[in-house]
Amino acid sequence: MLSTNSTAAFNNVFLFLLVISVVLLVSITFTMIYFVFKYNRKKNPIPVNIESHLLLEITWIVIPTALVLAMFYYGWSGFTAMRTVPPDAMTVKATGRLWSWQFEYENGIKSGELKVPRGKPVKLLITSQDVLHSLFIPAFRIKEDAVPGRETFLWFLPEKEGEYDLFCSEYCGVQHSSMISKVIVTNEDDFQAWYSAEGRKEPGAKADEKLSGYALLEDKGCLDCHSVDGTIEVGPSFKGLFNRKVQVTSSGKERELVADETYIKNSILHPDADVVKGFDDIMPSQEGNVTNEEVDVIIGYLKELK
Ligand SMILES: [Cu+2]
Repeated sequence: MLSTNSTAAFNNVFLFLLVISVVLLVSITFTMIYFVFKYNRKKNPIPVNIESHLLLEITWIVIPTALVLAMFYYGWSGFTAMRTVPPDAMTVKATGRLWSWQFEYENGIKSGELKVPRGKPVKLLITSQDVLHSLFIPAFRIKEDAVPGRETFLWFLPEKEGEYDLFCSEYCGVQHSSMISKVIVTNEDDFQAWYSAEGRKEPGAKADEKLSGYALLEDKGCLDCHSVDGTIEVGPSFKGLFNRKVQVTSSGKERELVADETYIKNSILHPDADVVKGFDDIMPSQEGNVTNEEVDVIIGYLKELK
């Protein structure tokens, strides 16, 4: 029985399934090849009736049934272990979005990387802000879909310090392959130092409602697609955007606009209304993701970004 969500236990299940599969594949293939020669028509011009063989029939019912039930047992106990979160687990919200992961801790701090202390179970509450994503941490043998409008979960026990890859494993658009992050497992002291230092910063920033414009762009995931240094990524760069003339397509018609406050606000909330020439209409609406005040702070920042 898999009492814990441990990598070693999952490895044993995979190995068990692999060994059974290989043994079956090899023995069935060789039996088939052997029969092709043994019952070749040239060697057996007159067909004979083969009588049933009770012992053989019982064998090929009992052994596969036992194997399948054993697979079910290991699969079920592994699944149960994965679904049973220890009560002392630390909860972290994981949000997938086009195209990054955001992790939010119980004290409100947000991070693009999943930092956790060694030896403490971690429960991830997973959701998506836009399309289907899937959170995959190969080193811990866990994967769970991120579904918009729904909260899924998984948990793991980080047993060794180190950095582990974290992927999106559900194809979610052109920048899917860049939806890579890391799980960083440190000792308890290092984690607490980071956790409390970041925690002190954030509530202060929230109290006076002043995350800087740049921090907001980072926090909301804008910088996954838009640069602030003029580099062209999936979306146009923010550099020098304010009050510049832009060529856009609006309801199928090309036109020229000035990137003023109204245009920028509209482009954040209704990105499909005026699509900048040379770029695809792929940005999801940020309605509900940013408040009016936050839009103003972002616009204030863009004005300065010459
Ligand atoms: Cu994704």
